[in-house]
Amino acid sequence: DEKEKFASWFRQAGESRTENNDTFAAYQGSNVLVVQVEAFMNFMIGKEIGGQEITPNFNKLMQESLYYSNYYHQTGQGRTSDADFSSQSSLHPLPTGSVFVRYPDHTYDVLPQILKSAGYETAAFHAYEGSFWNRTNMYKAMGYDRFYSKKDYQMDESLGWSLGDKSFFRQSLEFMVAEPQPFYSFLITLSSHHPYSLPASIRELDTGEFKDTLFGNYLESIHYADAALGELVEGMKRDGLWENTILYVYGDHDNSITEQANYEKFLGKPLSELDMHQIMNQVPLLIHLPDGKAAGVYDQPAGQLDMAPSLMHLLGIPSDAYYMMGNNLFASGDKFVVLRSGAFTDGKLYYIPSPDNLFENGNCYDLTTREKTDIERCRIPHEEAKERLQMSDKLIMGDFIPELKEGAPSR
Ligand code: GP9
Repeated sequence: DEKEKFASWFRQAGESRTENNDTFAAYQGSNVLVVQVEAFMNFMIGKEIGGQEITPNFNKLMQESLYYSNYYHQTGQGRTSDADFSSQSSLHPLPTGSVFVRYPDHTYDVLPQILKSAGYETAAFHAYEGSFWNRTNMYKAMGYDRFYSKKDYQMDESLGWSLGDKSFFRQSLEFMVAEPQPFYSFLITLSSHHPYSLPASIRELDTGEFKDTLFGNYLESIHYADAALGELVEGMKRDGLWENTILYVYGDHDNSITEQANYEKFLGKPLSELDMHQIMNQVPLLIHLPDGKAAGVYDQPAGQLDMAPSLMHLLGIPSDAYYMMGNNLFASGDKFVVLRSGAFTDGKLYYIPSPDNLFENGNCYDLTTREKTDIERCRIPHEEAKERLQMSDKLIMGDFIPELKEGAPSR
């Protein structure tokens, strides 16, 4: 019964992602370069401190890109590895631990594998120990042709945990241009990792009252990561990749700085529970299409689970036969985004669970008034959110995808 229920849920999800509109296959055969930026949050996009933009390069790129202003990270305890897993597999991470560490040998429908089968050269790039988060094993299982880890890079810019992002991007581009095209490249940055301790010589912002605080240092690290991103774009243009590559950039998770007073001081206003929850869970998403079309700010709710089916849509690869749970950003219809905590939004309502996880003790917000509303309005979507999380957990832990595929009619 359960197998049939799963199969029918995924059938419906697949149908709702499928739309043969003018973006479907519009970028067929393009290279895809995804950058997952460490601790890159949404609240400081477009903002300044001491008269300086924190992310000038991202802000500039936004003008010729699609920017999703209500994009959520959907991570749990597996942090960076969860962001990676959810984005590539379009499934939720687990309630405890990391899928990369716990179930690397189970079967998932993941973007690198799918693109490899479509003729893409696939590679992951991260200048840290390959064993961290069990990446070496997991990336093999995910179908990457190559994983460039710390041992493949010249340590010519030492910053924080490892190689600085500027050098990381420069060297990764060198690897990429040597690859056959089309390629799928997945890059994970590291310089903006906690505790954000950039040497003074690299700090460029005047963070005023935040100087030498964790929050001020975080802004400095993001400013550096943004400068590195600017150099990556320049490098792509120089190397002739800009006009045949989809660039997809997003943040992996929050910065672990939870004191509300920092955000109130930075934004210059008091923040509600809803504001604070959104700040801690929203990361930016930017998509630059090879022809620069469709640029603008998109405020539909979206999340990391949406990456694989959305990129597949642009490349003309239908995602309906795959066991994916995310939305297609390029299909019409309502969007529902579920966070690992059980929080969710459909763009109209926003639910924040309570620490005891009792539905009635959570808060249901109306996003139009941004005030609390009758908890009952959140009950049906809460049931749906709970079901999705449970279904995803069972699929991952029980390694159900091969079994479901066996019985499925070809779609
Ligand atoms: C290290 C990096 C850190 O390789 O991905 O991961 P995090 O601590 O942010 O999960």
